[in-house]
Amino acid sequence: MAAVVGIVMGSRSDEPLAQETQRVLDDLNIEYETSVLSAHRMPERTGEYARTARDRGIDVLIGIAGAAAHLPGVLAGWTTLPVIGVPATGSPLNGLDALYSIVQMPPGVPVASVAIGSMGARNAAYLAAAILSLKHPPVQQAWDAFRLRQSQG
Ligand code: RP5
Repeated sequence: MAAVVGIVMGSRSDEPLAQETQRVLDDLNIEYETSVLSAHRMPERTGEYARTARDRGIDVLIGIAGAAAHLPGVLAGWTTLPVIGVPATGSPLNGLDALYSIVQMPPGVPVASVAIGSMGARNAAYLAAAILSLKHPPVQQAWDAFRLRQSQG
C-alpha cells in the first residue's frame, strides 16, 4: 500500500515527536511519508506539498509544530483533506503556545488538535487510524483489534 498519511514537521527538532507518531502507525501497519516543511521558512514548498497531497493518495495529514505553530493551519488552508495538529514542546511556553495556535483555528478551515507533546503525537496516529478506518478495511481491522486488546487490559 502506498502512503496514506503525510506526517509533516516544522523542524528537524520535532523529529522525536514524529517518531512517536511513526511507531504507532507502524504498529497498525499504516503506510506514511514524512517531511520537514516549515510554514514560515519554506512557505512555497509547504503549500505545494499540501496542494498535491490528495492526488498522491494521501488521506490524512499530521502537522507537528511548536511555538507559533501555524503549520497545521497552513496545511489545512491548502487542502481539503483532514489535518491533525500536534503541538510540540520545546518553546519557552512549553507547547501551550503551539496548542493555542493549533486549536484556535477560526471556523471553515478546521484542524483537529491533539494533546501537547508525546501524548498528542501518539494520539495523532490513532486518530488518523480512526479516520482511515472509514475507507481502508485493513486499517479498520488493525484499529478495532488494537482497541479490543486495550480494553482487555
Ligand atoms: C517550529 O518552531 C518548529 O515546528 C519547532 O517546533 C520550533 C522550533 O524550530 P527550530 O528553531 O528548532 O527549527 O517552527
